[in-house]
Amino acid sequence: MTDQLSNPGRRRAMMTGGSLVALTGWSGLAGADGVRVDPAAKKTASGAKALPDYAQWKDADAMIVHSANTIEQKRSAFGASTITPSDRLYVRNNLNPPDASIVQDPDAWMLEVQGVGQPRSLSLAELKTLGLQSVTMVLQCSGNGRAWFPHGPSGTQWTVGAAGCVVFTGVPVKAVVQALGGVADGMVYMTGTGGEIIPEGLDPKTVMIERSVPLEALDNAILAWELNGEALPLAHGGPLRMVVPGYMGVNNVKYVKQLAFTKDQSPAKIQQTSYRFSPVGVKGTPEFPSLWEMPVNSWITHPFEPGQSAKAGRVQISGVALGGTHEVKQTEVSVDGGKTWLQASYIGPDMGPFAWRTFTLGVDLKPGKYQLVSRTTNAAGKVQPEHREENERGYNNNSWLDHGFELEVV
Ligand SMILES: Nc1nc2c(c(=O)[nH]1)N[C@H]1C(S)=C(S)[C@@H](COP(=O)(O)O)O[C@H]1N2
Ligand SMILES: [Mo]
Repeated sequence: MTDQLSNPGRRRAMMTGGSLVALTGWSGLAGADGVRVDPAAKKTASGAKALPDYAQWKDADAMIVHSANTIEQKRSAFGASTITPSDRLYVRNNLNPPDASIVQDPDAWMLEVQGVGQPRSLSLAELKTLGLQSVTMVLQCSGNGRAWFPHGPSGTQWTVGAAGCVVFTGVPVKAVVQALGGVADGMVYMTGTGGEIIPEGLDPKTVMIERSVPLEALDNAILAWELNGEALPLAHGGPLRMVVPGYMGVNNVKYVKQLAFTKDQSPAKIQQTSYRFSPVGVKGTPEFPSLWEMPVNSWITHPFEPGQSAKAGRVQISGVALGGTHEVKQTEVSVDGGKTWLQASYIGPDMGPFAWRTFTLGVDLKPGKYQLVSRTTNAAGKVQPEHREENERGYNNNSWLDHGFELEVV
């Protein structure tokens, strides 16, 4: 298959010649969206890597295993409901995850809290007594969409599947801070430390997962032990995770063992030089912006199958739209590569500013080739740009053009 997603360099050439043959309003053909699925596309690609042990429970058919620590959801596996099932949620580990024994007795997990009036350690059992809150939020790796950067940045070549919208439940960080006498004077960052075992002989700073976010993130942050209504699995940071709604994935520290309010950002490499937005050819340093807040983005997920064909007639084009730190306001869809746009409708419940919304647009398509793209605007007026902002590590790709694809209607 000549899939521009697996071969992004080709896509510019393919983004031409798509003509809008017919567009009409709603015609009431509910349920019949005419999508043809190529049976060959259902077979697992030969040479596909197996899921690692700690993620065996994932839906293998829905995932692309890049490596044991980088597992992406297939674009065709996004459903139309808001919540991403846990067994389809992407996985990204910068270090091997800790031993599964840490999730056997979650209540015994200890969290050290520093930079508050009365610093001390609390068990997860005690944290559970301090408050309870749920947040529906997009979890997305900053490298999602990296595959389209033409300079070939190092790192996993994610397309759209390093993202999901999930429900995290736990205690508001604010409640914990309040119970411990408030944030100590002069603290500027909230810093979480992951519970990975640092391989011997390495300088911990070069590998440890420790991330700092601005103190204002405290307002929405949660220490979570539940994902989509179930105990937080090891793959997603169980037994306890620091979640920072609206912020890029890396800031959501898994197996969090220390939460500290600090004057400075963490000295860890993952804070100082990785996850920095630097120009192409320039290494990340603390002068460049940190990957904190998530930008507005969207992509079409249906009809998307390898080979991308649909049957002529009415087609429901659907996808996901996220507003970053604000709710989404509108999503437009184009079937002619962005020459003309139509407003899509949001479907399903509005689950708050940090969740994504699924959208749909019904169109009547005659046989031909179409260039499908979507463009979202959030409540703060931020619009997805046509072109990605080039940067060394291929972060934050929210280009509507990059996220488009060709659909053949037969
Ligand atoms: N402790 C710890 N937390 C972590 C990471 C990690 O490697 N270790 N990876 C981060 C990155 S880069 C991302 S994108 C998300 C991935 O979350 P997920 O694996 O639950 O999808 O977790 C973040 N939190
Ligand atoms: Mo990430």
